[in-house]
Amino acid sequence: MTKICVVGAGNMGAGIAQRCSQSGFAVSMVDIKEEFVKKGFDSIRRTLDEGVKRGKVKPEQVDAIIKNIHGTIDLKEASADADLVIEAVFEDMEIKKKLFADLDKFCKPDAILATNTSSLSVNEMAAVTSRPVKFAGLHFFYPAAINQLIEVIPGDKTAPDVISKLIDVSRLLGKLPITVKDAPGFAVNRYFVPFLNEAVKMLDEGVATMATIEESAKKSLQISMGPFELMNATGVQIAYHAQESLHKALGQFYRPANGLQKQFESGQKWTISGTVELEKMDKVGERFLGMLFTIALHLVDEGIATKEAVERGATVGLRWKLGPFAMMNEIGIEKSLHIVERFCQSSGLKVPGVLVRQAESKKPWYLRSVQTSREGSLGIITVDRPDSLNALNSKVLTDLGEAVDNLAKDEAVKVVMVTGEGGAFVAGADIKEMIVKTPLEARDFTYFGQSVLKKLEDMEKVSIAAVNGYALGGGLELALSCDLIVAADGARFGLPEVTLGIHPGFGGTQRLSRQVGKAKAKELIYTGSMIDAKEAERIGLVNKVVPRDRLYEEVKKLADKIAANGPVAVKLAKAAINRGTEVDLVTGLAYEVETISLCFSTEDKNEGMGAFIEKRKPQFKGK
Ligand code: CO8
Repeated sequence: MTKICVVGAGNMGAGIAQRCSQSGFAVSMVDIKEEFVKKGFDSIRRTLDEGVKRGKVKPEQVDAIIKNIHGTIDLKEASADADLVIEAVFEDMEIKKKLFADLDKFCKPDAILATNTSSLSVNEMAAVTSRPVKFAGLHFFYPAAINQLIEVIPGDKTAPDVISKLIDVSRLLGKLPITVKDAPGFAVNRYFVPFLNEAVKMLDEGVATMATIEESAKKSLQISMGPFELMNATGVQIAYHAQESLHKALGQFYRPANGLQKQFESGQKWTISGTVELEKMDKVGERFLGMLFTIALHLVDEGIATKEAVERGATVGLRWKLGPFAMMNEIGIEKSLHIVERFCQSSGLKVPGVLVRQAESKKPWYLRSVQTSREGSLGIITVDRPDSLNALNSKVLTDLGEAVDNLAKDEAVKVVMVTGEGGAFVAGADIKEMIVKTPLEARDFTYFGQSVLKKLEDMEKVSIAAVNGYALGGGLELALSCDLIVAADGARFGLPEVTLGIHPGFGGTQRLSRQVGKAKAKELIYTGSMIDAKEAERIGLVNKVVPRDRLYEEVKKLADKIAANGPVAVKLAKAAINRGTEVDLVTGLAYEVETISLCFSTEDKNEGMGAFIEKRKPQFKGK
């Protein structure tokens, strides 16, 4: 995927075009009038100049980023050779449908069409095209060039490989994608917009002064801007329209507050007034929490998003300190249930079953830091702690062990890929967790880390580390526990433990020496130096280096090639290599005799050899 066409040069469209260009894609940005395109470019230049002032963008990059965006009012020309089109026009279903019908005609047959809608149905738009399998939602958050959150929304007919491509593109854009079902408001606006509305409802009902409501929201949700200030910053009009569209789709509870409608009609911003009534703060705060928890739980109950996705929506998309599930854990699950029950009683919403069950278990919410998924016969393990460059703490190691167990016993999985969310693979064991450990605790932690990586190494299925960025310390040791390592061209490798006054403990002194030889391992471990992907390939540490934008595609190709072979033969070959290289040659060769003999007891051997003789492709059954 090399060319992206962005339709709409408004705030969102311009931000998306900028981010795409900044990430190295060729971009066309199209709007209906020259003046709109010009405004888009002006806004991009302003944002980039800001970036230069804050040291985030180099001055010499500004012109190059802008030059890489082709502005036009010709939709056909802009979209004809695009691999991906992202629509970011006004939130009007009829306009969008007409646009997608045109794009469907203009674009290459294999181009993917995506909508940046924040509130309209992805399926309804997909239906006007001849390619619903190549249609999805790609919802950016304001400011689109900077905010790292992106909601990836499959329609009912979107092909899984299209979603995986969009997730990959999102990562190339430097985003943290969450996958969300096509449902009103998706995973963030479903509760964020009603949070604004709830503030106005309370004002309408005379529950408290505006200043009290504002302060209670900040205190109870631990956020820096209250709902009225937020509406003033992002637009009362947007809040009203978004609430109205939730109302149409979801019913009475979501009806815009009278005050919100009036304020929208007046075209004015809110004037925050009144004094803070301290005695009312708790009551107001509880109502905000009740609303937030209820809707967040409905999202999980209805299978729209996982709790981890809801958390990321809040902490990354809205930049809240905590997401709703972490807030519930802080308050306590039983108390949260009471808050939700009281809110549901007064609002008419249903008490979410998922919370009732959690309260019965008397346990806090468990939020995973490792995600597991499957694409065909490829199991995917993603270490998902990007704010700490996926550093391995006890929780990540526990989740990693569980992910390996689950994929090892999943019969549909033939090959497992291990990778990291965000810009790093894994930047080592968690130094912040390790610094306070006593020698005995460090010993337990080292054993634990080693046991998880050994489990991965011993898994009968083939594992491939897809190294997308830093693989340092425990991160390199994790990659070394996989059968194969494929690295993105920008990846960096090293065992920098000695720079911290310790030495590698998750197998680095052993596996690196075995992989690249003692001399090179000693050099890397004693100096703590980092090497780049090319050098890692040269010394035999990694199997292959590929451009970052082709990393997952290449790993999937490799996995498919392995998965097409006799599964028992591959499994026994892995055992023969791993066990055989740990013993003397004579014992290793004897082991090989036993494993090859075992292959002759399988149906797969008959099928493989039979297919060769009959000059056809074998169909292995793994038996
Ligand atoms: N542990 C904890 N936090 C980390 C780690 C880590 N290993 N690596 C990065 N982070 C955090 C940073 O602290 C930072 O957090 P915050 O924003 O809160 O300050 C965030 O991730 C982003 O990191 P940086 O701002 O440092 O990002 P840069 O792009 O500037 O730098 C580097 C990236 C070069 C990767 C840098 O982060 C770095 O040097 N990290 C540490 C690498 C390292 O030394 N790894 C080895 C750790 S030791 C180990 O793995 C031992 C294995 C087992 C031993 C068992 C003994 C008990």
